[in-house]
Amino acid sequence: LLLYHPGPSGPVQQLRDCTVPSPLLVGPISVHISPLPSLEEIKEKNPLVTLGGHYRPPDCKPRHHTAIVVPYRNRQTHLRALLYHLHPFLQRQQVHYGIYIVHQSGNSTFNRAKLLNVGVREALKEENWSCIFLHDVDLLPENDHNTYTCHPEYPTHHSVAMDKFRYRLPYSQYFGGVSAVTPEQYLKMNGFPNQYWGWGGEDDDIAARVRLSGMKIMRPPSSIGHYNMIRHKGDQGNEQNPRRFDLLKRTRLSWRLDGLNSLTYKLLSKEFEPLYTNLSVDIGDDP
Ligand code: BGN
Repeated sequence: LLLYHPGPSGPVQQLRDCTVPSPLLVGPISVHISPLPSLEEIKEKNPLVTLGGHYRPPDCKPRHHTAIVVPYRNRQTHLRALLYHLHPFLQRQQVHYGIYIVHQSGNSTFNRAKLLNVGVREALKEENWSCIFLHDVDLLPENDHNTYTCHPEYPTHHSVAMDKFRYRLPYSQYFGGVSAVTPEQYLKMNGFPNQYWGWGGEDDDIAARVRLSGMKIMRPPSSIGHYNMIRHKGDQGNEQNPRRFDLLKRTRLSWRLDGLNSLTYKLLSKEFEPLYTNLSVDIGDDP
């Protein structure tokens, strides 16, 4: 049913709400793509994606408005595989979405959680997103029934069955990989820690914040939350963080002081690429 109302700027299209579940879902999908298409080719395959990597379903009113935030440095082929995969995946789910790549400039040690804080803040400056996905660049969802939407009350952990962990949770409190929060949930937990430089522990800190702020972790069924991790060697500049054990012991005391309310950074550039918005940021260095 399409109704047309003449508005001040011409006819305004009134769309009916998208149906749940989306009729476009296909279920399990293969993620093994070779050769990997170029950005140009990916763009051609996604003609309805607009500048900055945004999309709205053309023929129904979306129920969800999801920003995908991806912490990033030096992973060009991973990024291409993610974009190739995620754009059609999200379009089949009929969500309104935008993809934000948060690039840590300079050579300081990588800080995933702080980049996520930056991405959330910048994405919310741009649009009134109802859901924010915290997404590693090297994880490809393998089933489109794993919808990229938020639970109204509690944060959701989505990458519950990764091939790397033989399609099981590595431990019950695991919150890494791909997870999602609403802006309200994010505020309630004071965002994410800014002090985890290097690999490890920041996701456990985020999981602890969920609990400490009176919430709990929701998860899709393990048969649906399947992810393929693109293989790679350890990253330079993201060595294991030896301080993560000490930091984690203090989360109970530190979460209200360190997080969204103590976040500082310098936005160096914001570029609207055809398939994503590229935020380049200076987040400082490991003190
Ligand atoms: C855990 C890491 C997580 C990581 C998972 C899966 C730590 C803190 C130790 C107290 N946590 O061990 O950050 O996502 O492994 O690889 O290192």
